[in-house]
Amino acid sequence: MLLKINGQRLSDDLDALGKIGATSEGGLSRLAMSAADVEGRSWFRQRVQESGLIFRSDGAGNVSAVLPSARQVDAPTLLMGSHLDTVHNGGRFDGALGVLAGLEVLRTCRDAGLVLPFHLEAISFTDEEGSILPLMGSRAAAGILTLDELEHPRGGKDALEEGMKRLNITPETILNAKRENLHAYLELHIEQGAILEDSGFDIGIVTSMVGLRSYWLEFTGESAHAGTKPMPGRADALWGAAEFIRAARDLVMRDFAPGVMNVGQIFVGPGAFNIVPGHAKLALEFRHSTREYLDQMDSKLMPLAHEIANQFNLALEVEPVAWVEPAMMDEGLMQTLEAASKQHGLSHTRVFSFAGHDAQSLQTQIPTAMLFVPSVKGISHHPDEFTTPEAVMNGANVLLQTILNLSENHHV
Ligand code: HGY
Ligand code: MN
Ligand code: MN
Repeated sequence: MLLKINGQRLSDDLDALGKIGATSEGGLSRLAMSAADVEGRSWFRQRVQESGLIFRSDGAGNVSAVLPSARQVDAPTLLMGSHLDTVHNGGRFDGALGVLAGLEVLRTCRDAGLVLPFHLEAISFTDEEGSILPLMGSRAAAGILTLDELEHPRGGKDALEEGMKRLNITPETILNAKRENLHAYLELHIEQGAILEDSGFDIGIVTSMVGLRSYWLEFTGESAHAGTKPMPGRADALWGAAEFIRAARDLVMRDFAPGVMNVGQIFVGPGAFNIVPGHAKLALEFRHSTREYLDQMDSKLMPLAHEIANQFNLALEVEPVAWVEPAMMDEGLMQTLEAASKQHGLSHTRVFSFAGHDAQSLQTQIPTAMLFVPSVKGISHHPDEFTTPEAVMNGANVLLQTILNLSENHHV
């Protein structure tokens, strides 16, 4: 008889956490290191302690539940997790599912009185979504976060300062948060796309995930009177920005499919009906499956931005603010996930991920793998993000089974 998680307990946790940071549009805003994020973290701490597990937090603000090995004090740690922070007005499964399913796996193993050769840990990494610094907590835990990244956070230094104060962490504690003695990392996540739903598979085994690069592009022209300044002589920063967005979209769709680009934020000033905009600042991000493709996209998009700036008689400042390498998942762990899915009678298929994840950080140091469960209509980063209770159970049971299979085959 296969051991299974307590589905009701897990769904109650998802419901309770899904109320923290609720927005008026029915979504969640628990932006990293915000007051709502801190509220979510304290809820998590309380749930961990109510569950009789050890609560742990580190110098990067990562928080976790720990079930120590009953067999070996200096056992390696089998890490599971994801992130409790969300995007603006996001959904209640992105990140939360991986953390809370990990917590449920620990409770289930503890309730079953299992004696495991690993410490089990369910972790939430700080700022996976990058509202301040992408993958900050997992990059710190992997020991790959740099001082330069901390000095140039894409969400701004003030936001980082404020966030560090809220979490009572410093650049020193963050840069010293590297974890040792980790055996492997497993992350359960919603697919955030429609491949599994369209193809009817229960479980997605992630083969690799996308790399991404983010830049601030600031076009600067000349503010002027929007009535008296003749149009031919304007140095309108928004004209340049708009032309760049259009041209970049066409370039990427024509030459780099299925790679993607996005401008998710734009700041325009001075900002009035009757002033020609003197500056426009764009948040540009692009993603692809290999470093070569990303290099090629870089080598086309940056000159394009400069060309357009010249064309509209604008200055252009380019500031790189995030650089995440594509990541290959561990073949052995993928096969263990596939075997676990089969044991539970669940169909599975291998998928590529165009979403980034904390697994990308851990993969640089230890064997790492991810499994997806279907997102209804592929909707994510949106209040309508939804995954069925059955799919939640499937994902958590495969995660549990994988932990058990790894424990059985682990001989010290
Ligand atoms: O942006 C992403 O791909 C992830 O949701 N942070
Ligand atoms: Mn996520
Ligand atoms: Mn996300």
